Amino acid sequence: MKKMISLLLVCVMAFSFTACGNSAETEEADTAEVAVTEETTEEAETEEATAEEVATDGTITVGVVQTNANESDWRTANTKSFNEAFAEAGFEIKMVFGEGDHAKQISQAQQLIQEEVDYLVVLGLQSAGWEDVAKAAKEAGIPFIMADRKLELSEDLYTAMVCSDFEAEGVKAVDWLKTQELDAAKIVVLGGDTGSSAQLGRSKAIEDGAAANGWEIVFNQNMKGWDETLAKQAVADLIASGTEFNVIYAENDNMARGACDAMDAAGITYGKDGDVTVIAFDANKWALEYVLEGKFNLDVECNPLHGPRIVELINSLEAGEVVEQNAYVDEEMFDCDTITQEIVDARSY
Ligand code: GYE
Repeated sequence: MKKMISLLLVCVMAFSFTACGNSAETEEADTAEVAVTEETTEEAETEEATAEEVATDGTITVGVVQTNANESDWRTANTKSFNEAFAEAGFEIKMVFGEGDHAKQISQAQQLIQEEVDYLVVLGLQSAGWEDVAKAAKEAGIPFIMADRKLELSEDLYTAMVCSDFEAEGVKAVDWLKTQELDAAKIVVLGGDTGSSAQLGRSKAIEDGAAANGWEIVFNQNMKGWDETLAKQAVADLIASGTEFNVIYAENDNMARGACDAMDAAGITYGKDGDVTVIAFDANKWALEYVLEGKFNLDVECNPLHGPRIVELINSLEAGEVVEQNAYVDEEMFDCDTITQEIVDARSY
């Protein structure tokens, strides 16, 4: 409306200035001016109407603050899940990517609040530092939903959480490793993005597990962006340094594959019949093929298919239903001694 009024004012002013010229020219200019004015007004009205249509046709607009576009196969499946489920539900999605920059994610979230999205879904690169955004969303009356990674927020600052319990995932791996009865576990930890709740939880589990079981962690570094190449290089350097290890604890499938590539290059055996036990997280379909082939000993599932879960949550909120504020995703694990081709074939990501 503001835009239309200013356009009209400009046209009226232009019309009045033209009226001061000589009569013939003035008449022609006036006609042109009136034509422009009518056209501009009509354009403005069309734009106004279009804008109002979008705003009032009831479409739910969801802002999604995603981590990185190409972070991992898990992330690709996660983004695809949002896009497909939201399209099927008729939601308009506004997805933005932080690309490794926490401050960028914060400003992206603030921008989506300014754009008055109906819901804000955040997958945080960092678990800390989200209070101001959550408060701004609350003040704007926009429900704040955490997906994938739990953020450090008090329960009055978010509407709902659909996340994985990453420490529980790590404990599953530790409990499984205990059953392997390794004489002297020497563990290489390939962590995810420092400060993400996924890295914090999985790393805490193995660090606590090693302390409780007398295992030695011979290497413990987080790979920026969960990067497969960085993981491969780190393991290659470790091998070159002569450091002995017999367990790879990689906090996602891609980094586990990088470690295996480095071991292949050095002629080190791993997996079901090898010298090094390989533990991975995410359970992408290709990674479960690795488990079936005996390359990975264990893969702990971290299910990325949050799209349908968030759609169901939003539809419940739209219907005025009471929703569970903290919902953890059910997940399992797969080991090379029990996995089957049928299990792998049934996987959807
Ligand atoms: O394990 C990793 C992804 O947040 C659980 O992020 C997710 C993690 C997942 O890049 O592959």
